[in-house]
Amino acid sequence: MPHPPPARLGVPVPADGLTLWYDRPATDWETQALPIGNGPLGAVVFGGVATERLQFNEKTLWTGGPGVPGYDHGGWKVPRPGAVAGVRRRIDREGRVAPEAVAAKLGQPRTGFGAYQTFGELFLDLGHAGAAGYRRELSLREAVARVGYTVAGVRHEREYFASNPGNVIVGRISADRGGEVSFTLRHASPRDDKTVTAAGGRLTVRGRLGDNAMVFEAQVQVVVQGGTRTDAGDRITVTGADSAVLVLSAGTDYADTYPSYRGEDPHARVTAAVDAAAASSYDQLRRAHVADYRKLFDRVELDLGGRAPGIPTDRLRRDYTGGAAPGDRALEALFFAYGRYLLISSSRENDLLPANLQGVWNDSTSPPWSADYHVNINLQMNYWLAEQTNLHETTRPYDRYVTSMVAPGSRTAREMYGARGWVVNNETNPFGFTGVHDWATAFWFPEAAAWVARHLYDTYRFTGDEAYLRDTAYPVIRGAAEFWLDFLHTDPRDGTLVASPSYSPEHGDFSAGASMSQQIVGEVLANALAAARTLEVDEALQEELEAALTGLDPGLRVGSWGQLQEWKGDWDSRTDTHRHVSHLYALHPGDRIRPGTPEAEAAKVSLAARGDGGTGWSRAWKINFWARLLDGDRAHRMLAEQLRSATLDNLWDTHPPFQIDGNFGATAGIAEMLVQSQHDVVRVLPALPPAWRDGSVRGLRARGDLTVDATWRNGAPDTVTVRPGRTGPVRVATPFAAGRYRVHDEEGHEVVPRRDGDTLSWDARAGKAYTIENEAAVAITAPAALTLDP
Ligand code: FUC
Repeated sequence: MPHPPPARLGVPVPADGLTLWYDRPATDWETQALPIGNGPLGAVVFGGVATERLQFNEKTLWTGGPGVPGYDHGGWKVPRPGAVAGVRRRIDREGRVAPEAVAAKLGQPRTGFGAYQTFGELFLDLGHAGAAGYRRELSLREAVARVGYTVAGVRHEREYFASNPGNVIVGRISADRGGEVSFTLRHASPRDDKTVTAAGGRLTVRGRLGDNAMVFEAQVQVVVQGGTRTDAGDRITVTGADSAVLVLSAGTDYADTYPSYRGEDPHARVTAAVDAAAASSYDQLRRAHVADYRKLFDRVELDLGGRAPGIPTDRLRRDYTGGAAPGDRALEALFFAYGRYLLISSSRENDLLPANLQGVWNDSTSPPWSADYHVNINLQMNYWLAEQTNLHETTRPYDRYVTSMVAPGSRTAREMYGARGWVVNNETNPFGFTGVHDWATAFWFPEAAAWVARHLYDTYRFTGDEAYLRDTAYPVIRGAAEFWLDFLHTDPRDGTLVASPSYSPEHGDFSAGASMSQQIVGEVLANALAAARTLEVDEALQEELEAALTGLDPGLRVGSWGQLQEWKGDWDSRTDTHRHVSHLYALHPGDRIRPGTPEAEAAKVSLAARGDGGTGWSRAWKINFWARLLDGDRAHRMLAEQLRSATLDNLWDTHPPFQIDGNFGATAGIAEMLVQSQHDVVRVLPALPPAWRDGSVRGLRARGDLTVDATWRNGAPDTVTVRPGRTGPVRVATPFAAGRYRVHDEEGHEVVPRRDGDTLSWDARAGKAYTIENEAAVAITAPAALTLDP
């Protein structure tokens, strides 16, 4: 493995706006260490001087599930005939019932749910001391982490990346003088169910989890140039080398198949991955990684008009005001890019599991909320940005995971709810946990199946791919809708169809027909119907869906103080600041509430009452809400809240503690401020805040298979470019459509669109690029530019 000469790393260089960098090593995993990942594998880099520390993960390493005595997907261990009907009757009688009373009837202690596990840490004992010129950085342009410093006149440099091609994590340790690379590599983990051996420069970590007997294995190959390499029991020592390369891969015998969730032993796979990478040059590995990553990352570029000041990222964040401080725009643009980086790094085509509450990064054996898949908002939020910010490929493990829930979820639907279709409740794991536990305010949420299914329909709306609709999305959506066809209840108050028992996540009493339940159910029935009609299938089901939609309570009510009601009863408190704003589902991620309607005005009243606080993900959601309400200033204020109060030095979102949904939700929120398409019109720069005076965005996606670029100047849209992936009509709404504009294709041929208010429409051809220019803006700003620059 020939190595290139070390690059000039670690030497302070002007920030390029897409680099997180720091002038000292990380000492804290959660707030400081820098994440790299390729989907299945993740690691965080500390950049230590005496000892380097790399904590790593493989996404399927989970305790719990089959193998744990008593694990049964969360379904009731003993049938409870009449239990749901009993709770329903009580709700019909009393209107609202305390969650504890419902949990006592319908909940049960959780058995064998498990938790996502750390794979352990690699330590490189370097023995360096007295480092000068220290720099630690993460380049979002290349998805490469670097560490550099000088000790006794020798520049030491390290570089790490997680490559999706080949499924490896790669590190290079080098120095600017020959023979200066010496270290001892060892593995440590809190697990006592493993062995660590070293042979031929390869460290192998292998074991079986204690509770479910899951087999896990990791291998790290050390390749040296010059010097000596020695295997020493459970560690490997490198002495006097010119440079060294580490190649790590890891796996388990997890499979995403119900009911056993076990597949092949990981040994052969891990060995092959490490062998193949070790046989390639560092340069080849790096090139393959960067090309693969950039294929996704480079599709979108956001410029908010700010230049990154030459200060480390922790200071950039601390100095951030949300106003006009020198680094404010740069941090916002960096944070947007980071959300996309984190999704690419924790969710890829070849992943078995989607990004969890911490993406793929976890240093614990008992992480917060098991680092699981909460489906009363969190998993869904992780994927809000995926299509919008042009990362379609990252949705594959989400689809795969949701599809894998259908088998266990059908059993739960049948046995617990007496219903067709499939269901999942408040949270789930990689082993088909679709039933319930007994945490009173967060155990019952059968609407989750419909909510997770919405994303598949939305993917179809973005791509227009009918084969995907037929083969992947519709089977999931149909089952989620069938569940509700059977489980809806006739409300004795008014004869409408309602969800009951119904619980607005994680808040208030149980009742019938809470707003979020009705909005989600209405949506899944409508999506199933639309899909069945498009695919020309299931005529009898179409009739059932139509009938249910006709009888369904819509879950949209304006209450006594002008608020959008969270429940069917007018019970909302003006002083309630709960983090879940569930009754606004129809505004976002749903699309039933349109700006300018009485419901939208009521949503504003509710949002204002809820306030600008909340957990990281709650603030992120509020960016999206205000963007959908076309209030760019308020959306930006929420973004500022997020950056000031819910973002750590490594720019991870904090709930607290670290939870990645807020990163993803905020990136989606920024995209919503720039392009919206939920109503089949591409609305460009719908919520541009005054703080973003000049800027541009390239490559966002809109429903209808469209890619959108925009530029703006002096707070006004300037140009909009739309690139259709399919031939057909295109509708674009932009404020300047009401004034003077010109539309032309990429060859300069004029297009004459139809105009309806601020909306232009024309018949577009696949593969072309149509640009709308604001002629008024050109006229206004050109003389100003001339006087500024004589
Ligand atoms: C939901 C939220 C909590 C937390 C958890 C993982 O239940 O209400 O705030 O984010 O998921």
